[in-house]
Amino acid sequence: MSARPFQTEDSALRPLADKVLASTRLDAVDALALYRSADILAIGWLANHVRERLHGDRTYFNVNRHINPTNVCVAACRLCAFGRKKDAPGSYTMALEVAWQTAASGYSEAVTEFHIVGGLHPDLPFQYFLDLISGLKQRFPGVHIKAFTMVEIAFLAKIAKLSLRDTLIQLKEAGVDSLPGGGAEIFTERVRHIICDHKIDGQQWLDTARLAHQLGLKSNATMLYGHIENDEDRVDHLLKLRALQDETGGFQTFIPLAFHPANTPLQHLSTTTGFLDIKSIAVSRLVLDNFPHIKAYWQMMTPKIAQIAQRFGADDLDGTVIEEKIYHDAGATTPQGLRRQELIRLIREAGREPVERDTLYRPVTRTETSVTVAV
Ligand code: V47
Repeated sequence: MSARPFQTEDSALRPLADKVLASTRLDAVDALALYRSADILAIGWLANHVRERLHGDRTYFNVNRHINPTNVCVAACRLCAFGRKKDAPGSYTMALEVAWQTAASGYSEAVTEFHIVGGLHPDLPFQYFLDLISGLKQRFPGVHIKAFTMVEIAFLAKIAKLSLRDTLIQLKEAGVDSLPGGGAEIFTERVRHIICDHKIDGQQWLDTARLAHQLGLKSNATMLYGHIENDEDRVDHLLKLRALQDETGGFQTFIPLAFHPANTPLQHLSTTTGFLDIKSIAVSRLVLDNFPHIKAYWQMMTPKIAQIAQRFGADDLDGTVIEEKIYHDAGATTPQGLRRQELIRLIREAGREPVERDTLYRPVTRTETSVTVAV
């Protein structure tokens, strides 16, 4: 824990700092004060205090592979550069064999997670997704499958003409082990109406997450920031997630996602600044007192910012990824993947202790072999 005393030039942060030091929950007024303050070092000091209270010097990462089976999507969200209409140039849908080969192409015995998300395809039957998952489980029985956002789950339920509950149960039986945090964006209707009009609304996202948690599936949660939302929208989003977490305890990690405007209908907007990226990590660590982990997703924030974030509240960087499409279609200039040794170097240089984890944050112990060195 830092031996340095708390200092701030912003008097609005003083009462709030007392609360953090006493482990007292912050309220909406506190959260707004954090977003409105420019004293990033003071906010970072507090977030780092909480982060070290929870995790000491540990920073988590994993060896994973992303698979995006299709980019065909009926939704046409303005925030997105990934989705395409069926038959539009650049649209693709993987045959099951191709999806399994894609999994195998970046696979080594070091991989512990497949992260699977895609578009809302109008014609793919529910059985395709069940076969995709059960085929992966058959071929890679030791790999955790983190698949389908709440938005995809709700869409699949519609396609399958099943209840959300039965949809989740069938996916779980096929081999889904947990759910990623995407599709949450910003919950307020005013913003959702503009950036992702065709998706389920914020309440439905939360209801689907609640149901998944009740069925024993852990999930993550995200917030897309840096577009048309304001501070109140961000606070509303965090508090809704915190309230649901009080109820279910099913969230593992919160991931603030910086909006990438290139190639989207919102490309006139500016990209986020490093200041907002760091502040988003720190504020979420302080407000989401019941979330075990805050992830600075390096693909999204760049390895440089994600590394600094490890001293501003984050305790996770995500993983090797191997092949990323969603942000790269939206102009991301980060590499497609990072090698395990490179993640370890980023973490060590930030003065943190790298802990390789599986999706459920159990430490993965391995001796360095040609396999682990190669990933
Ligand atoms: O829901 C889409 C976002 C999300 C853009 O759970 C964009 O471990 C920025 O949720 N600019 C999908 N963001 C990715 C996601 C995720 C990523 C890494 C780890 C985990 C996890 C989850 O990507 C979407 C949306 O919020 N997104 N388009 C864009 N142009």
